[in-house]
Amino acid sequence: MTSIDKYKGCFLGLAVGDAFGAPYEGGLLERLLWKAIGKTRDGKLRYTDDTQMAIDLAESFLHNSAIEQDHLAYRFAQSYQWSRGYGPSTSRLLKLIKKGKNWRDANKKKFKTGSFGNGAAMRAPILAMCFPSNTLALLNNVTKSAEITHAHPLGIEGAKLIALATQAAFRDLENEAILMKLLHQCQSRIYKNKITFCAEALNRSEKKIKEIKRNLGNGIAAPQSCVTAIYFSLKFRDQKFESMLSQIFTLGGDVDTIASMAGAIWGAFNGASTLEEKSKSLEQSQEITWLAKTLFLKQHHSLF
Ligand code: R7I
Ligand code: MG
Ligand code: MG
Repeated sequence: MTSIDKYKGCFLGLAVGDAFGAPYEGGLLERLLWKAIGKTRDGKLRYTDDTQMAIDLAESFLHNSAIEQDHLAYRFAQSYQWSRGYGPSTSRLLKLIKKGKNWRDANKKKFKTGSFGNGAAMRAPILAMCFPSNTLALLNNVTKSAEITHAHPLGIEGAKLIALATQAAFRDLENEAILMKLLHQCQSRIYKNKITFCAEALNRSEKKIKEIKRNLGNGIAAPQSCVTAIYFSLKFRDQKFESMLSQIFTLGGDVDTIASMAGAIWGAFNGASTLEEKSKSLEQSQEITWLAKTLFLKQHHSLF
């Protein structure tokens, strides 16, 4: 059963995965840059765009008691800072919104059918906290959140898979049941094949990290990272958070986002206790914990 501890675990898992994964993201240049800007003045680890957009989504939902696309788009744009490491088309879009452009006109400027980057998926665990019991409402609101920045069907589908995996983790479903649910949701062959590989990899002997990378991917496109994160969260759900992180670090590529999505699902299974210690070195960790707690109280005790 879901609990306040699971909500805190999910949000802290997302933020800790992101901040601890960020120094390993990308190539040499990105890593050197993060070395220079990856800490706050008081020595805390900075989080990246993944956590910032998750915070924006939670705050916008708490403000409106719904996903209001115009409000959310404006909130994303107001929070934009280049130094959080946003993806290229998201950066461009948020700058245009900041200048007063409507997101509906601006979000297909770079890619005609919208972006299929993993930016909508990385904030999708928050939607599982906003809509914990009604799966149809969850999926509809994942689409509403994704459409602003990632309108491509593959970007939306990846976000749905992450949201559903998080919802299933709150409910402590078995891996097999989770993967069946995800398979049922898949519309495209690319995700179907990856979920099928993920099920085989979890059932059979140890898979080498190279094989996981080759078959599931480690890139910033949603089809190259969402199922990868799901695989790690299910494989390590009964093991230490640190063991999962160290495997994701060796994967390379989009480490912050894969660790963030896997961390959120891991935290939804396991709660916050082991993450609280780690989160002491993270910026804004008390605010993040407060948001998780408030989302829980809103959804489970009708406080607002
Ligand atoms: O998805 P997004 O917001 O951010 C993704 C990553 C995460 O790892 C963050 O941590 C941050 O580091 O960035 O970024 P987008 O710019 O929307 O998409 C990411 C990339 O996906 C783009 O730069 C493209 O390379 C690719 N991409 C596409 N390529 C071709 N055609 C996304 N959509 C398309 C497309 O339609
Ligand atoms: Mg990032
Ligand atoms: Mg990333």
